[in-house]
Amino acid sequence: MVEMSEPMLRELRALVGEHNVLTDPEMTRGFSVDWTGRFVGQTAAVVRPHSTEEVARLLRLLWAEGIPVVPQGGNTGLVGGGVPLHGEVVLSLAGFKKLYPVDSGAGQITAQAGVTLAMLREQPLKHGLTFGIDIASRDSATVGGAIATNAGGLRMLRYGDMAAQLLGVEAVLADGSVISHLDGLTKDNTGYRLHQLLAGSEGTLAVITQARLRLVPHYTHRAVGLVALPDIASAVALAGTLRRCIPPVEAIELFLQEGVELLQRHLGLPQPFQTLSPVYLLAEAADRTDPASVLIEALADINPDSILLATSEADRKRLWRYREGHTEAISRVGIPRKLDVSVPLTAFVEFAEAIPKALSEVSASAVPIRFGHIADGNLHVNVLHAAEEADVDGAVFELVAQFGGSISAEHGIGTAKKPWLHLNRSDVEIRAARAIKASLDPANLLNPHVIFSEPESVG
Ligand code: 2HG
Ligand code: ZN
Repeated sequence: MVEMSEPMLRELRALVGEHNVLTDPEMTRGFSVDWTGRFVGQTAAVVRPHSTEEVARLLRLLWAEGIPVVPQGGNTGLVGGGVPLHGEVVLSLAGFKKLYPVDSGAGQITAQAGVTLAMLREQPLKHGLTFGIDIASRDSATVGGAIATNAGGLRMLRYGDMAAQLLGVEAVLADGSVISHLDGLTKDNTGYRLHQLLAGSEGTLAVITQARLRLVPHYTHRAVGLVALPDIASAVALAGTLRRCIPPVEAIELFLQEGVELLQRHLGLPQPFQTLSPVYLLAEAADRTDPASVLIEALADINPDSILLATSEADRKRLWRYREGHTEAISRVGIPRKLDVSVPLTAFVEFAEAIPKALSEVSASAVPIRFGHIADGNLHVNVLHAAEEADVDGAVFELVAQFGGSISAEHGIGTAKKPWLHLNRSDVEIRAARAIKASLDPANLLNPHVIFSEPESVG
C-alpha cells in the first residue's frame, strides 16, 4: 500500500476538507472492493473533491510526491479497474452531482462526473428528452465511469455507445492542468478529439470532472416482447428480423434456461411461460405512438403461445426483470468470473454453444450462465463454481479469439483482462496506446495498473 505521510494527509485535508479525506479502513473498505467482491484492494486514503479546481490542486500535489491514484465513480465496474488493487489513493468523484439545465434546442446537457445514469435519463424527461445509455446499474453507475469504460448497455443498438453521446469533457491531466471543452459544437474539426480519446481510457489519461452529452428523444409509448425459443440459432435469426425494425426497436436481449432457473431460485421470479424453454429473447420498441404492432409483425412467425407482450409500465418492468435480474441472481450464488465478450453474429451460435465444453475442459465444476445483448453479438459469460486454479478466463478468451471476437465488449480491460489484451490489439497498437499514455501521464500515476501488462515499462 502507498504510504501517506502525516504532512501529506494534512495537505489533502486542507485542500478538500477534513471529512473528505477518509483513512479509517472501516470507511475506505467500500471504495477498495469492487461490486462483485472479487477484486479486493486497500488504500491509505480516499479523497473526495467537489470541484475541478480541487481535483487539479489534488493531482498537482500527488504528482509532486509521485503518488498513484485510482479515479472512481459509482464503483460498479466489473473488471477490477476502479479499485486500489496496488494500494493507490482513491479519488472518488461521487460528489460531482451537478446536472446543468437541459439545452433543449440543441438536445444536449452538461453533467458532472458523479451524476448517475438514472439521473441523466430522468432529468431531461420534462423536455421530451432522455439519455441514450441505459444499463442495469443505472442507479449507481456515473457519467465519469461510463465514459471511462465507454459503456454500451441495453439500448446501444439504437443510440450508440457512450462515445457516441460524448460531445466534450472537462478533465484534469496527471500534472493538474485542466482541459475544458464543453461548448457542445457538433461540427468542430479542429484537430484531435481529445474527449473521444478519454472514452474507454479507464482513468489512465485524465480525471473527467464534467461532460457535454447528447440527449435523445424520449418516446412515451413502449412495448416489450418476451419470446420463448427452442435454441440460440432461432434467437439469432429473430434478432436479425427485429434489427430491420430499428427504430422503433431499441433493445434485443438474450438469456437462457440456466439463467431463468437462478432467477426462480434466488429472486423468487415465477416461470415466464408454462414450461421452461431453452432460450429467451426480449425486445423493446419505443415510439411516439404505440409500437406494439411493429413488434407483433416482426414476431409473426412465432407461435403466439411463446410470446408475452407488455405495454403498461408495470408489465414491461416485470418482463425486463428476467433479463436485468441476472447479475443479482448470479451474485447470490457466489463470486462469478465475469467474461463480457462479443463475436461476429455469424459466429454467435457456434461460439455460445461451444462454451460449456471449453469450460469443462479446464474445470469440471464450472457452471456457465450466458446472457447478453444478442444484437450486438455481446454475450456475458458468467462462470460460477469454477475451480480456483482453473484458467476459465483463458479458455473463453481463446475461443473468442478463434471466432474473431473481442475479449471485452463493453466492460473494459481493467486488471482482469490485461493478460489477454494481445488477443485483440497488435503490438503496434499497444505500442501506440502506451505512447499516448506516456505522453499524457509520464510518471504513470493515473490508474497505473489497468489495461497494459507490466505498467512499469510505460514511458
Ligand atoms: C448487463 O448487461 C451488464 O446486465 C452486467 O453488462 C453483465 O453481470 C454481467 O455480467
Ligand atoms: Zn451488458
